[in-house]
Amino acid sequence: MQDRLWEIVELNPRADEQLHYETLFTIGNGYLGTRGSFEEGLPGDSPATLVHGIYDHAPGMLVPELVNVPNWLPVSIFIDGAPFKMVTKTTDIMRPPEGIVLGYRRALNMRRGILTREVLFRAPSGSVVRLEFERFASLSDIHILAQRIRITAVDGNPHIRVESAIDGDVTNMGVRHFLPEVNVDDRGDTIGVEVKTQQSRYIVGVGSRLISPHRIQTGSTGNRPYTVTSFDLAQEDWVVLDKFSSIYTSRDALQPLDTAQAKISEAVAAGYETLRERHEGEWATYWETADIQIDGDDEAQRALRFTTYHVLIAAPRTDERVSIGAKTLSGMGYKGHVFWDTELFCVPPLILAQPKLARNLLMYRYHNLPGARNKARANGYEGAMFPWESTDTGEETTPQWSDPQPDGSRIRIWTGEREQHISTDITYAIDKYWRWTGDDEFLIKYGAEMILDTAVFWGSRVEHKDGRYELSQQIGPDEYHENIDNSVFVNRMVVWHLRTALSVLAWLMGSAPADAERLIGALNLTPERLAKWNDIIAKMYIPFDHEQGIHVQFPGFFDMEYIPVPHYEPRTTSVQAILGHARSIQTQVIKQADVVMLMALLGENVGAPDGLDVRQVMLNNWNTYYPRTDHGSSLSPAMHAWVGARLGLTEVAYDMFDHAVHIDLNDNKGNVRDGIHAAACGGVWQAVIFGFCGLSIDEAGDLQVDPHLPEHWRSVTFNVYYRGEQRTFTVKNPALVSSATR
Ligand code: IFM
Repeated sequence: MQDRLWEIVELNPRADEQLHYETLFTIGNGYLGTRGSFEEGLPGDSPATLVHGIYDHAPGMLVPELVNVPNWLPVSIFIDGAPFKMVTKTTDIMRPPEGIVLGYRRALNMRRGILTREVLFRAPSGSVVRLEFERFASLSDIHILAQRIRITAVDGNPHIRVESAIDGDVTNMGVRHFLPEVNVDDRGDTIGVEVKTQQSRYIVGVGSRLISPHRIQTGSTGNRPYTVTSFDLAQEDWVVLDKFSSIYTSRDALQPLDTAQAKISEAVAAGYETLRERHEGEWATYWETADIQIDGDDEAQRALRFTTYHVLIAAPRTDERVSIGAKTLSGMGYKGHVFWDTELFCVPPLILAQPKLARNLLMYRYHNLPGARNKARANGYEGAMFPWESTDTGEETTPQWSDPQPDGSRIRIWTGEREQHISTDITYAIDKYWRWTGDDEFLIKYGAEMILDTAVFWGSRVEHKDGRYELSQQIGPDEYHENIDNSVFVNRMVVWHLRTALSVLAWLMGSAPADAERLIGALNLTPERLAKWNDIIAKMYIPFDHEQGIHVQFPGFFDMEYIPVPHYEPRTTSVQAILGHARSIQTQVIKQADVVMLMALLGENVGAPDGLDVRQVMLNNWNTYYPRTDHGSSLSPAMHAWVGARLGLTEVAYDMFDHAVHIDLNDNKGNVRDGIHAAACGGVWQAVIFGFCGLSIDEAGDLQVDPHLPEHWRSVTFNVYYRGEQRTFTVKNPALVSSATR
């Protein structure tokens, strides 16, 4: 196994890149995520551990956010009395008199789910020590967090003092989410902190134990309990220290801190090596189906593993009441809120690679149906209308106003009210899950209700005008153009949604008649309502320009100023930022894949009016919209890669893929410090499998591939689950060769 292609490595630490690396080096296990901050801290760093589902609406904040829980990482090392510190704010490496970093390597091994750091450090006293740090968030037991530190005296006989702590004074960038009463726990060998969130009243317990071959002593300073151990090291001698931590919350235990402390005793009894072995074993199982092997492009291979790793560590393993936020659990961007990013970008790879995880995410929406029904009612509609931004309650949590702009003004945010396609996006994911897994039980018990009740919403939402159906005041994927009438994406997807709802109902009537009756009664699916759905399908207005042979993003779109986006290349910022918000919304500059997104989701089913060839229409659409697209959102390039590949535009598809797969690694958006772009990560997986490899289910229900691989890719090998069976494909370039080996 070539670990080179499984590692993200940092060799030259720079102070100004540390927030970026903190995000990239996040470890996690679907329960929590911990940013890759240094154990000893760093001025200006942003350590954070985010636990799925722990949201809080702090006083003065516009909306709730995912809470940064007490920090389990801190370990400070003193060599001959002086602290080991990595970098300062102003210099790349430490300089005398504070010490010198002589050598450094930090690596995230994605195959093993382990973050390591090796530092050769000369202390001010002249002693040279090698410090090897290792940490993981156990995948086999999501409440176990493990750290190992090996200290070797390379030169001199240093006196070493190690202080391991839990920091209970954490905030979300200054916003405090915990009540002032913090329970600081010291049990002689184990320390702990228990806190309660201010508004939501979640309790979070964090415990920790340091295992040292030397005497330990515990104590606390304020809300920071610590354990200290000290010893002398003879030259070439070394010591290994293990730190076991555990986190529970009132979402998963009655007594979170006590439960965490008990878990630590379990972890200590098992021992570090055993825990690591179990953890690595779970990762091996994950990768067995999730890994895509690209022959002929090492960099794409490594980057694709990176994006897949981040989807996997964000996906809840056991909890079906939480979901993946737009920035995963790796940063505080978008406040941990859940968007369509989850269903259209992250769920599809999981459906094929880890169907159980996909199911968990869909169940999150099921449990939140009451919130969706409240939203529909509050807006004067029937059925269920899912929130654009969702948290733990399932209520709409999109803020109505932006944070202050540089001039102090705030921008009105309309997405919470008008970006209504989220309900259809969720239906799309449910339908996809059902088709690929054959999980009829899920559909019967949960999925159908969501598909049908969101269809009820659309049935009550459409407007009947002049013999056709329309949808006014919408926001499509292109969020630069707000409150528009008849977005072709929305209108066409609503038709798809209602058709899907009717066929699901027909299937239920045949396969689970009692459940069909139950839903018909509960959701009031009267014959009149169903007839209306059919009428909408037949008469929905789908904006189309017959002369150009293109779908029109929305009527009036082409009346606005045309700005050729490619003329702004090369650029490091969005065209919107260059033109300014006020001007760009009056132009044809598109934020992200919109008509192109429609083509990604529906493929040739996007349709074309009679007499027109749908492939030609799709190409026309591409040629029209691609040069107008800003890719101002990280969601965009992967969708272009997918569609470009299907259209045989392999070169541009590869450029888009390359951009998308490096969005975080290269900080292409300049905001990785706020967290990983979850949708881009899930999007590139789809670009490879559905785009370049062309995997689909054919009319007979068999899997087929139709590859358009980038020129230099020799082959792609991947595994998918299809109806409970694991299938392996190798797609070769240029020959279309595939085989199911198991
Ligand atoms: O959901 C997206 C949206 O489509 C574009 N802006 C960012 C959101 C969260 O990723």
